[in-house]
Amino acid sequence: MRILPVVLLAFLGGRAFCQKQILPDYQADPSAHVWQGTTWIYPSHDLPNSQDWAMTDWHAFSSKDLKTWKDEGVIFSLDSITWAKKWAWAPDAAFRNGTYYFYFPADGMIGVATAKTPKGPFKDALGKPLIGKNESGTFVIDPCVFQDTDGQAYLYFGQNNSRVVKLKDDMVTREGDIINMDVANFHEGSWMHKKGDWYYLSYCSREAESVEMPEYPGGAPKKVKYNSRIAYSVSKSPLGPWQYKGVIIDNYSRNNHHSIVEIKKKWYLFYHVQGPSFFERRVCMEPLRFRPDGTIVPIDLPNTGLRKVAAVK
Ligand code: FUB
Repeated sequence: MRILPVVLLAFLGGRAFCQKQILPDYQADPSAHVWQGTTWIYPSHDLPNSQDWAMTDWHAFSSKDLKTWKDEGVIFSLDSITWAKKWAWAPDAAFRNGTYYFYFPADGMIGVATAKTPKGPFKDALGKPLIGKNESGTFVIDPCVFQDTDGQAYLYFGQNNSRVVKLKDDMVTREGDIINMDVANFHEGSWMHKKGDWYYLSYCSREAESVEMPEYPGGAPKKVKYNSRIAYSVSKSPLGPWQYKGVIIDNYSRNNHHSIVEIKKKWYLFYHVQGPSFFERRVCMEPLRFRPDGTIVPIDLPNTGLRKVAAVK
């Protein structure tokens, strides 16, 4: 009987919530893709007990049913590159012309590695960054690669300033200038998907509102200047102009990152929540629904469960 109000609320409100951890501790920044009927997640690999964003390698996870996930092991690591020694952060992956591409940030630069299978082994394709420091007016992190229906590939990235650059057919060479995009409330964690003829740029937002939340997960609530949630903007072009559409989900964490993917004709949101500490995050997924006008039905998460995390030391 206790479950009834929850089901009723979800039905009446048209909203879903489950906050179920799907990957083993600790993974974050999940970039999901579907290749040959299998869903792959490329997350950041958080270090247990870490007191910093000091990650050093990446795993991949695969699933055929979205219920059981196989850890495919380390697919790439900082040991495999010569040009950066720290910050193995939020990656993305792509498939084109029989090759898998792994786009990764390292030390505030973005590189690309290639493999013949989705689980690697990946090898640094360039021996140098694809996007270096100080050439784009933004912090060079959080790559997201989107291939449009006309075949053109785009690499989105950045923190606080949103950037995009086209990729050539080889997927490891830039084409043209890095483009600045004007995106409302943009913080980081770009993700691009297309539905119908609309382009959806979703991202971790920085909404200039004073909110009551723990400064650190598990900490006492206090007023903070920015709330970090996943929000989105839409356009009829992958390069904008962007029209802000609002928040998709609040994960009640000071840190956020997600991806949106269609799997067997249903849409899903993959995201993480912080905890048990600031630098230990866990990956979850939720079904995602669109209204007839193309806008996204926001997801209500309860501020409970996984969110109960210990304060950072
Ligand atoms: O995982 C490290 C960083 O935290 C990512 O690059 C950001 O998107 C944020 O999730």
